[in-house]
Amino acid sequence: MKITLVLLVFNERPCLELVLPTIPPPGADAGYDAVVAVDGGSSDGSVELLAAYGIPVIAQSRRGRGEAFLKAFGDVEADAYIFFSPDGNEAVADLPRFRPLLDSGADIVIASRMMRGAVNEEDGCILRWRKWANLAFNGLANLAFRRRGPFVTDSINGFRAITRKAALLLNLDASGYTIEYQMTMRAMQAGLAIVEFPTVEGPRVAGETQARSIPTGLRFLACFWKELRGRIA
Ligand SMILES: Nc1nc2c(ncn2[C@@H]2O[C@H](COP(=O)(O)OP(=O)(O)OP(=O)(O)O)[C@@H](O)[C@H]2O)c(=O)[nH]1
Ligand SMILES: [Mg+2]
Repeated sequence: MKITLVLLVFNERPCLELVLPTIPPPGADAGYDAVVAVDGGSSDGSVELLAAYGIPVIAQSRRGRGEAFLKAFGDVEADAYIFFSPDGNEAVADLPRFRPLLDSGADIVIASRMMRGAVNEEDGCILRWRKWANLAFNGLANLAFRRRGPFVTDSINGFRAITRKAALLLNLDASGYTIEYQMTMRAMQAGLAIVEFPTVEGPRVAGETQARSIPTGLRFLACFWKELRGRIA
């Protein structure tokens, strides 16, 4: 199975400077056979830095994190994709964990920040607004769409892998940050095999989030509602 690691980048130069040197080159130990980046139109030198590392960069025609996923499915030849945001949130040490699970038949593999053994960025805080919101979105998705398999604990996390076959089957079209949520809900409805492993979420290492919490949360609710109506119709 050819697995390609897809770096999702929009104006992340300061993070890339810290994270790129830690990403192992493709190979048997790395757990992937190729690395590419999909770029949302960075203007801060991210593309130049990726090129200096010899990483091919695919330019999106439309901005948006979901558009980056769709671009990868359209333009990157692979049997499966591992999506990785190089901003410090996702544990490079977990990259080799995807291949064995894909090899043993998983359609989607999610690095979960919510299951036993995992750590969420907010776990040290008293008020865990993002975590609580995530738990709510997660409960809704499982309640409404899960047909078989275990409860999915982190339906929205971006650190995940999907086979090309599953990606094409799901006919995804979310253009922004709801892409993973849509993917999980549709995969649940289709009865695909979703497998999770626990991960440790780190803090963003530089720069600023591009996903402000309240508008993004409202988009997740709208996404859930749209999928639910699509199911009932
Ligand atoms: N290719 C691509 N990547 C994007 C786009 N928008 C955001 N990203 C990337 O998606 C990743 C996640 O975005 P963040 O802004 O970190 O969102 P977050 O992880 O919820 O927020 P933090 O807690 O600040 O890390 C980052 O690597 C971004 O560079 C886009 O339009 N295209
Ligand atoms: Mg992030």
